[in-house]
Amino acid sequence: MAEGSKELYPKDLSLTNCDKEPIHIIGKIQDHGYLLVYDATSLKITYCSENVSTILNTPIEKILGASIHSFIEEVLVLDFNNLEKNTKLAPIILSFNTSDFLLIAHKNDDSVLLEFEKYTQPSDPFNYQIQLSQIVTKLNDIREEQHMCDVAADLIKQFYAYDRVMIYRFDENWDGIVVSEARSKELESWLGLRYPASDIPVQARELFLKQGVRIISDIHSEPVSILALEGEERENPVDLTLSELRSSSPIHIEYLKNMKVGATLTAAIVSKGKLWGLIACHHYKPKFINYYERQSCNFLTQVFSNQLILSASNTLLQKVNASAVLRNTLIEQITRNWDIRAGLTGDDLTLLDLTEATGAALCLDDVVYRLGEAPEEAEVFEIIKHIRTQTSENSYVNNAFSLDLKSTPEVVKKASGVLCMFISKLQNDCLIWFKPEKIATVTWGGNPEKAAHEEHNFKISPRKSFEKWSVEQRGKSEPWQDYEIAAAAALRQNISEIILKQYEEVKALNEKLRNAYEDLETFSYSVAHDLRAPLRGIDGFTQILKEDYYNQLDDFGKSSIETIVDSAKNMNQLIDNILEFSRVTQYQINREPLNIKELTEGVLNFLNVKQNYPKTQISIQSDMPISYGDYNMIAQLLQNLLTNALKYTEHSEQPYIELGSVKLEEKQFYFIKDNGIGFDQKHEHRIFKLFNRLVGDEYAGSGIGLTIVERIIKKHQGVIKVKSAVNQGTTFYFNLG
Ligand code: BLA
Repeated sequence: MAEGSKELYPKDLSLTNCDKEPIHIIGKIQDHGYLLVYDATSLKITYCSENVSTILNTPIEKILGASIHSFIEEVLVLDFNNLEKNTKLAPIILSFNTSDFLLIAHKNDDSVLLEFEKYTQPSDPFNYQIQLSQIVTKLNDIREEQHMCDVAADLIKQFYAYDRVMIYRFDENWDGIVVSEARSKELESWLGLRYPASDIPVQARELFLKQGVRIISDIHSEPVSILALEGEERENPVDLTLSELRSSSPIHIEYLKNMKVGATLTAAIVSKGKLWGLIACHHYKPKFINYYERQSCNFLTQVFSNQLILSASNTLLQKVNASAVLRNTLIEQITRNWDIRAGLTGDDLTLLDLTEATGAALCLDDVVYRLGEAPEEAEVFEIIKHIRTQTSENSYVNNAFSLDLKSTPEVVKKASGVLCMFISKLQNDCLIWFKPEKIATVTWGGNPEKAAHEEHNFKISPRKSFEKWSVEQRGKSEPWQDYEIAAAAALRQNISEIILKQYEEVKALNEKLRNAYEDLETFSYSVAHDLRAPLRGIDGFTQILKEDYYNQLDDFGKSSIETIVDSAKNMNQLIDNILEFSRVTQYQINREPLNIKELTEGVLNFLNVKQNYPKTQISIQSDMPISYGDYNMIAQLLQNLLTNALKYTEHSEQPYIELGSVKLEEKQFYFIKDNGIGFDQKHEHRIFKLFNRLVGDEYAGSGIGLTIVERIIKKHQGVIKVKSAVNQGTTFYFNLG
């Protein structure tokens, strides 16, 4: 025989691990009952409470290891074995030693737990029915939450007669507040008092979700140890999660003793799988209520929980509906001009109207638009930056924001509450709402800072004093309600969709534009092409006029003929250039190694430079690096650049053109430099634009040459730059990618 699961229950509880105290394997039960545990396969009794020998009239040595059949009828054992895991069988009345007991059986994993409580006559079934229907009728009629809590507290006080019944509600940090109370007249009120989360640690709260209702029948009674068959206890401490009899944590017992409480009843109020609060009952003397009463309390708590959920859902639904109408209007405002900023901040209805916030801001492309009582722009940025460090999610909700951030008094005042919805994961684009600080006096049931302390022997103790303790609460706002968070999230979703739609539209427009552009190029090619024939006609007949009828014309007639001939020549050149431009655009490049020096010399020959520009001095660097490019296109490029250089240096005193290579910012470039008329550097982008000419008519040209040059460079994925100054000459730099 060994002492129960004691060894696995830590002896050295401290403040750092008291929320890990494994209360479900505490290894003790309360002394108002008895426990037998047997293995479902071998039917061998593996655990029993130390006190069970008194009712079985058998020494412990003969109980542990014995077959369960030695004590319980075979048909019952069959029923127990057929139990589903974690369910309880309807209680059975059994007699041992001429006394009656209520047996409550349940199964976990491989073990069956049999718990015996002294049998007390249950209330008349008819009264029981009346009690249940009273619960349903009374609670069903109420819509308002506070009223519902008050009625539930009253009903429990009336049915189970505890001295004090409290409805205890958890807040978002698991601190609790007594929101309703029914008490004996002589007791002082604890209504509105708060208790810190550490009073009911996390594992105790989790256990309540599974357990529902629990009593501690006598705080001052000695718990009874659970003994284990040799070898069992180490691997498999008996799990008392669903036990009716489990003894309480010694820390909690001490807490209740400090409160002068004699017995408790506690029931879990669960809303959507989460612990909303507890019904906490105190009695100042020992008090036991039987299994049936506990079940009816469980029923009452469930009806109450359901009503609470229903009422909360109704309120939420109403508010969500109202905010959906507002949201629709905001979306309409945005889509009127496809302008998010104007739609959310510039109309009668704004972002601010969607929640109960007093300030709001919209951050788009790093510009902040503020509404109502929002912090200054720089502070809004600071807030967003801080939120980014706190979460990678796309939403952030906090009603004690300024406690988080070392805020300025202005931010504390205006933005103790922050609700932020990011529109984009990567940028600061977001919708953000602010609630002001709400200074409030909060009264705790005892100083929460002293909720627990470690004594000199490392024993941990709950606080001794429950004297009311009032503090001024600062840095917090009213909490954000579910409907506000839902409305903000829905607006964020709508806006993301609008942005996506805008993006899709821009993409479609771009596609259209590209197609239109291509059509235009084909069109200009065919127009230019078709203009050639009539132009040839004009040119041909003007030549005839000039040759055969020139002498018959007066001076005006003669000069008109010259103008027609010149214009036809210019127009022919223009058509050539347009055709060239179209060809470049549609042409696929074919790269090969190019010797730029040779290519340049070829072009200069072709342009007959020596004869046409005898004054111009041209120098070509001899060791220029080889480049890979399209032979015809680069020849065209050099021809255009050289033609320009020759043209614009024509009137210089000593026209000079230099061609060479140079490294700029680690990249190899070729350059063509001249000492011609130059231009103001501010026009550097304009000169590459189609038909954009900076010079007057004294210089011939169509304004297409440099556009073709730029196209050729683009086709090669290269770079072209220009440096120029008026009367200082021009240098073009380019490479071929
Ligand atoms: C359990 N603490 C509880 C329970 C309540 C409270 C209701 C569950 C009750 C039960 O099983 O009977 C707290 N009771 C309250 C409060 C009021 C009240 C706030 O009546 C207000 C009117 N407790 C401490 C500290 C620790 C602690 C410092 O004060 C640990 C460091 C632990 N409380 C603790 C544990 C349990 C508990 C471990 C679970 C007890 C158990 O089920 O074994």
